[in-house]
Amino acid sequence: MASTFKPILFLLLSIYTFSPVSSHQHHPLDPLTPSEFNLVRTIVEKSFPNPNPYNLTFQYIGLDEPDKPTVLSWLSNPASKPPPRRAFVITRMERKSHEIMVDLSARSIVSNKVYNGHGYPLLTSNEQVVAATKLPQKYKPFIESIKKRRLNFSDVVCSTYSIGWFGEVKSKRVLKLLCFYKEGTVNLYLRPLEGITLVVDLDEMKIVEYFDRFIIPVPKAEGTEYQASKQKPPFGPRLNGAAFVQPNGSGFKIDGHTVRTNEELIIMPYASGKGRGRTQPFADCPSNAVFLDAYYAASDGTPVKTSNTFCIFERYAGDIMWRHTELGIPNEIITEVRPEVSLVVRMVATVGNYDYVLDWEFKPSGSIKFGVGLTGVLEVKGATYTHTDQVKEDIHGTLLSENTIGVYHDHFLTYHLDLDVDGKDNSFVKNNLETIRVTDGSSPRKSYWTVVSETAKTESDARINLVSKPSELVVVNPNKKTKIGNNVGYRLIPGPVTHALLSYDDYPQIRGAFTNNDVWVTPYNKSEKWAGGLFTDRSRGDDTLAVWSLRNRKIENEDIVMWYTIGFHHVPSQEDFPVMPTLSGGFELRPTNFFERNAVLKTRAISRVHLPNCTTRP
Ligand SMILES: *[C@@H]1O[C@H](CO)[C@@H](O)[C@H](O)[C@H]1NC(C)=O
Ligand SMILES: *[C@@H]1O[C@H](CO)[C@@H](O)[C@H](O)[C@H]1NC(C)=O
Ligand SMILES: *[C@@H]1O[C@H](CO)[C@@H](O)[C@H](O)[C@H]1NC(C)=O
Ligand SMILES: *[C@@H]1O[C@H](CO)[C@@H](O)[C@H](O)[C@H]1NC(C)=O
Ligand SMILES: *[C@@H]1O[C@H](CO)[C@@H](O)[C@H](O)[C@H]1NC(C)=O
Ligand SMILES: [Cu+2]
Repeated sequence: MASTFKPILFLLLSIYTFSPVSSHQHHPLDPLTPSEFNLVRTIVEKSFPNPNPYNLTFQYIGLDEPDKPTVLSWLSNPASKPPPRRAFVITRMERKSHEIMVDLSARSIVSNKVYNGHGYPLLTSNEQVVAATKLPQKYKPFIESIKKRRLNFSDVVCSTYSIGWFGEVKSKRVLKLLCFYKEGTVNLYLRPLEGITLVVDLDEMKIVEYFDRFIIPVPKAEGTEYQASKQKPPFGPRLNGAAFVQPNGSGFKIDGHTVRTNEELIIMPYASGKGRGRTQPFADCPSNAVFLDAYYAASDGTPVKTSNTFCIFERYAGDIMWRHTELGIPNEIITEVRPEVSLVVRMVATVGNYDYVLDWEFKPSGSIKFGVGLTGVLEVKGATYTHTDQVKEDIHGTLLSENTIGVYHDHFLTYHLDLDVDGKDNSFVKNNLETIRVTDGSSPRKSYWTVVSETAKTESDARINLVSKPSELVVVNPNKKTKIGNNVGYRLIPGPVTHALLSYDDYPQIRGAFTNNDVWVTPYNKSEKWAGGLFTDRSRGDDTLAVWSLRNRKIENEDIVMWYTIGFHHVPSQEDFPVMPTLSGGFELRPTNFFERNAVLKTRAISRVHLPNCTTRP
């Protein structure tokens, strides 16, 4: 392994892979610590008059990642002074969004500018859950509507939904409330109070619009429970206990925010991502997993700990890393097999009714697999229908149960893959697989196929629509070659292809135009980080990947970023009710002429583990 190992640097979403750094040193990409969050809050609050009359709220506080060249130069000499720690802050006050840069070392504000563009910052859980969803409780017209439906007010709960943008010239910072009935179930999303919509102005924190358009039955509670304690017999299927046992301990170590494997192949400081969630030990992750906490800022700027946000574990699922049986040698049979054990970093993000299981799987072969699992509860709308025979119109969904339509919808997850393949300057190569006709009679064959390589010069050459033609997409380092002369590279192995189905001029698609292609490549730019822009709430699509890419910048032999979108068109089915079994997607980045040979050739087989209570069938 050591002879084929090359230092490799990947900056992937929030997971980073690096060449070795000294263990005791703070890594420049370490997330903000609780005391740093507090320091940010103090510095920002102090910069405004006291007592603060503005009702300042913190919509976001996070590390302002140092520029990549700064991180790289520190990595080449980790004993040197680390770059200054900075925080990026978005606040709301007096109906304005501020972007503030705080220098934590100097304890000062570097810049503070009012954001004048379209869209609004991340919503805080305080303004959604604590404030907005409580407003209907005292809103007379809403109380009347519940009475009119003969429902028990104490069983009504409301939930927040962003409102989008449909071409309005002026927009306000508002969100929509939809309400549900939790009588007899905890699966509130399956009991919508159809016909009622409330609009809340977040700056005034009051209801500004109210609609009660029609009354239809609330879908019944029966059959919607998913809690184990509420299920009635017969139960099943039974899951026998299962575990991956490592009698000699695990193969990786966590040191601060750095994970080291005993192969020294993967070393990665991790930082907490956006999104909220926590994992449940022994259910979300196997029993050999290690759990890690994370912090985010509450709306008053104080750090909030989320326990068990990530888990890290080695996975042995009985799969084969490589094998061969040789039958061609007379009087001899050779079989060599190596089992696959990989390192998985997992996070579960709960976004309203859905849960997303996000996996980063690092294989000893050098491959990195990105997985996403969708589960949770469907978004449904109430209806009068109790059988499909009654349906004579397009209901934009599937009748899942009486009075319940699971609506057609999409999920898109865009990955920002800041690949540095053995150095920062890389190129994006399309190895197109092309059919060649044999016309000169040189062979009895009529055709064959071959690879025609094409290096993308500018961004427009790298907008990839995967169905168009078969090609292998490789990020190479044009300045580094293997001993025998191939450019070192990593290849993208896409998952199932899913294109956006809305027309390009439709408002949601304008805002989500980063899904117009499956793959994009842009030059590295620190401020182009989120494919949908920074101020996404009510955005107008003027700060998306699709717009940045229009500049058609040079991407050959540059520091480049590849963007890949995993998409799902979800046509709900009855099995998704009342809680849906995980639907999975993903993609892989696989070394391609990166190593001199199979990097796991010399892996030793794992030995069989005997447990006193284990029995195997004869
Ligand atoms: C600040 O909040 C208080 C209490 O919620 C409210 O009475 C006051 O009007 C708010 N001030 C501004 C400037 O929004
Ligand atoms: C309404 O809910 C409360 C609290 O669960 C309960 O005590 C009451 O009996 C319910 N009333 C009706 C009419 O269901
Ligand atoms: C554990 O380590 C010992 C000593 O290196 C070795 O003999 C043994 O085979 C290992 N056990 C397993 C299950 O790998
Ligand atoms: C980086 O991206 C931002 C946003 O697209 C743009 O305004 C800025 O000019 C870019 N910087 C460079 C050096 O290209
Ligand atoms: C293992 O077997 C022993 C002896 O039969 C028994 O006492 C013990 O409870 C078993 N342990 C487990 C975890 O099943
Ligand atoms: Cu879905």
